[in-house]
Amino acid sequence: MFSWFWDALSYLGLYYKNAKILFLGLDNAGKTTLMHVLRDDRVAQHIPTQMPTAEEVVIGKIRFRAFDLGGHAAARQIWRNYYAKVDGVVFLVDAVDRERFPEVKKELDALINDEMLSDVPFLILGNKIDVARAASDEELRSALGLHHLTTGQGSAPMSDIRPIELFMVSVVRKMGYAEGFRWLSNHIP
Ligand SMILES: Nc1nc2c(ncn2[C@@H]2O[C@H](COP(=O)(O)OP(=O)(O)O)[C@@H](O)[C@H]2O)c(=O)[nH]1
Ligand SMILES: [Mg+2]
Repeated sequence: MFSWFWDALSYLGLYYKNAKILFLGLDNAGKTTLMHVLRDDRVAQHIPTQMPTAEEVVIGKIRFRAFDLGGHAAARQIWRNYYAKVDGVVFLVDAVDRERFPEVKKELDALINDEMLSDVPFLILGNKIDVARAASDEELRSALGLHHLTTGQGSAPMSDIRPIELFMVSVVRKMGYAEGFRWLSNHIP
């Protein structure tokens, strides 16, 4: 029987790579929803988390672990204790919640400048584009200061630069993130 789960495994060339992937972003960005979609192809309703969480989904050899950023300074660094080495960061943004774009930018800038992640590819997902008032790709790039940072949606390996790119997605509608994960998979050695 066709299952999106198996589709996910195959397009995630990551499957065979023993990869450790961090899902980061402010609370309410859609991390838990994405993890559940990856896990069982079901979009469940989740109560937004009140405190920093460490949720984990393991698919094949890939470990996905999600953390909420923002809020208390102490919470900001909790993810650091989980992996000695991270293979990829998936940073989710609620593209509808413009009021929090400055907070998103602050967290994203801190991650991008974090020594521990200096070689790690960053897949930024602008989520919730199923909502009509969601920011466009262009608006989100401006709000987050991505114009000078992103490296393109191509899959050719990059030697000297850390791959960073934005993909606009709707996790609940299952739009856009397959391309994003394919991109990420291509940039994980
Ligand atoms: N409209 C819309 N809502 C979404 C989408 N993805 C997640 N949500 C909703 O956003 C809220 C927060 O999602 P959640 O996964 O708990 O975010 P987390 O705090 O980052 O783990 C929930 O009410 C989700 O149903 C999406 O693609 N579109
Ligand atoms: Mg969550």
